Amino acid sequence: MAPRSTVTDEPDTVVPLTASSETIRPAPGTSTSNWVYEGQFPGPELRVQEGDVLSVELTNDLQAETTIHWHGVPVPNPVDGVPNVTQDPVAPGETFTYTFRAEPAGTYFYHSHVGLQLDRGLLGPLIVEERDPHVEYDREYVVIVDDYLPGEPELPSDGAMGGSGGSGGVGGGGMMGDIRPPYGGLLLNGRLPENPQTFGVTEGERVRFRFVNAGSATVFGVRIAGHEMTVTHTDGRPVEPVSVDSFVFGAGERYDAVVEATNPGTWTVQADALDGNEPPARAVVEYESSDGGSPQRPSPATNRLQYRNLRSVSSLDGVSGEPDRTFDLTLSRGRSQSYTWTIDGQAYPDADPLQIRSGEHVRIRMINQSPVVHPMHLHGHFFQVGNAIKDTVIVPGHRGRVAIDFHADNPGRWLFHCHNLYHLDAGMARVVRYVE
Ligand SMILES: [Cu+2]
Repeated sequence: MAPRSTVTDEPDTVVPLTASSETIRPAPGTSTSNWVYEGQFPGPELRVQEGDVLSVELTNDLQAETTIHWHGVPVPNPVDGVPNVTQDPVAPGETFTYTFRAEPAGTYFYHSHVGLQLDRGLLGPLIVEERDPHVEYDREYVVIVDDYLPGEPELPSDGAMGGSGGSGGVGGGGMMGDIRPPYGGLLLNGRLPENPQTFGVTEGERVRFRFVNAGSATVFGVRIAGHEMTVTHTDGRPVEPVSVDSFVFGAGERYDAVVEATNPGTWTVQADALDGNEPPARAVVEYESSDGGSPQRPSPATNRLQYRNLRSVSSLDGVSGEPDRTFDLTLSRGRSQSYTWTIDGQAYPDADPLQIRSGEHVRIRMINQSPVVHPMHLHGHFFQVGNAIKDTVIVPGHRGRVAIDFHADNPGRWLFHCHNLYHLDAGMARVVRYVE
């Protein structure tokens, strides 16, 4: 793909997105004040055709600065939405227009990139439809899984990390070595499990589900009772179809899966927190022919998707052979008593940029010296990991190693960071900077 430049064409689609504080009701009798787009949670679905020019007019009706980031879309740098890196944050009462060409096709989402605002609800799906899909389907549903924080997000206080990696106190959770925010449950399309959405299907249909992990601190495992899932895309990019009974994804990852509706009844779509103990997020798949009844729960996973099962349909240009530049980065907890997460011992923004040159094949090798997973996300570029093309990849805990390769084809200053929002806010980020 050619380098992106600022789009000056007339937009095909113009969408207003006003960020404001509203009361949301994820279940009857449960409400909280959240920060949302267009008064909706999750925010409105933006759906455009591949190659269309999308123009989004952000109006900030919050009492705080904000931005929008187009997670996964390799947009031109000035509209990437990272405060103090690609733009000045948008002040209360101000507006900012993001215009870019929506390509390549895929399942994306948009969210605030300021502080911990993502965990307040400033998120929504962005679907860029293929002109020529590599798989067939008759119907589709977007499935956003998320962790539900009633109240204001905040970093754990200094010293709360403990000295020896004990499990966190706040909110329980059992994520050894980290502190889980005090979540009030897990959401699927903005609903708590006692208030599930129903996905209607007709026997014989092929149903495409677009799963987005919009959580701030949750790794989800997803299953659908009574059905195999044929995974067709990861992070929006098409893969050779692979059939599984479950997959695991970290914050910021997406999977598309096609399900053949060949097993009439009422079935649960379930998303379990692997690092929390809240009741699973869920929805219900209900066949038209079904007489209702309580939905069946999924069986334990026996055929879980692994990264090595993913084979991209297309290849990424500019990353064959040996890299022109390699970074070896250690992901770890900060050494101090304060809640800090570091890349090579540095906590952003007090961190050196990773300097690259246009046209280079860049490799980033990561080793995770902490006990918790880090879903690492690169802005502005897709990368190759194994045989897949992705924009977010889980680096497992306990010395897990992952290498990503990308082609420096989109000049600018780009954030590379952990998509656990609390790790990001506590320093686990670097700027990847193009230099002459
Ligand atoms: Cu992390």
